[in-house]
Amino acid sequence: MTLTQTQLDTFYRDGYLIIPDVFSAEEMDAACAAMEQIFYGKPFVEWREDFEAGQTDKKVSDGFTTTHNHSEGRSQFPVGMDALDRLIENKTYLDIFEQLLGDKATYCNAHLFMRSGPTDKRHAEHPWEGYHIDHYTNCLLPPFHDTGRFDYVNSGAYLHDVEEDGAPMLVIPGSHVQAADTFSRGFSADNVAGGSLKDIRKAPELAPPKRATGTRGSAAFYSSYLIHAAQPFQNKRKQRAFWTLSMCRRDNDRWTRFSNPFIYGERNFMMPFFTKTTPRVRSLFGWPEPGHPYYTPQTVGLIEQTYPGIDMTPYR
Ligand SMILES: O=C(O)CCC(=O)C(=O)O
Ligand SMILES: [Fe+2]
Repeated sequence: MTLTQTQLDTFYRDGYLIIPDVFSAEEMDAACAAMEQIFYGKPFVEWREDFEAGQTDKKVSDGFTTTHNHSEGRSQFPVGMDALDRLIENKTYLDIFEQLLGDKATYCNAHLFMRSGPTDKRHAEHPWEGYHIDHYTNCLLPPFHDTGRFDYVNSGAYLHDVEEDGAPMLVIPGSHVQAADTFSRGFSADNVAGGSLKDIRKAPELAPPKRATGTRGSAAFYSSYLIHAAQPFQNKRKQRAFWTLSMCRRDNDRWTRFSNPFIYGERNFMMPFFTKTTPRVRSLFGWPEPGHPYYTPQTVGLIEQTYPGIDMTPYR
């Protein structure tokens, strides 16, 4: 066992866990150098010098994770550089995943997630905006009231120290168990857009957010139902480089990991199709069959909001 029972209980309670020293300093330095090469074509400090000298012609993607190809390389796994791709082989890391999932793991997606302070725009305008769940990245079935069965686990390896001024993720402890309720209420109050809450102030049941700071070599793990947000850099001379991996339980990977390695480009076609097709065909794509315990009055209601016009009669 890699995690103690106390650590597991903390994950179940808070919906996230940051474990230091999962990766060595040497591994992280090599991974960070490789990642900088992909995003900047050179070390970050050199790119920043150019940028500060007014040479802004070379734009850096501000962590836009759905983009496969950047100017110098590719951000989706595998990127073709061992220092990054072989992080997935770390035994401790895989063991932790399987402990948190409670089953063998199945790969959902992995990518490089770079936020570059000087050009970063990957945060909402106001501090009450931008809170969301990542669940829909891999699974188009809305949150269930209970966790550990239909949610999956996202993680990020910290390639360098992430301090308070370096735009650590803002995570709401315990929100993974509240997500189904909070989003159900949010739909009624017109406070939901996609997987996001429009205004966190209208969800007073949620705890105040915490900053997911961590040291180089840490790995953060969080439930796909955890409500969280990006914040601006306090220090815009910093970057934030994560290697991220999402995995689900192998016993439910048919409905957690749909047929696409990364589904955004397909979504505009798949969702209207799922809305209109039959339960039998939906199950070909991994939807649980009618009568499955996933379908509760709450999830049926959330599906009706997520797929406007769907006939949920067979699932009631
Ligand atoms: O960059 C962050 O701190 C969070 C970003 C995020 O939540 C996302 O891209 O889904
Ligand atoms: Fe997110």
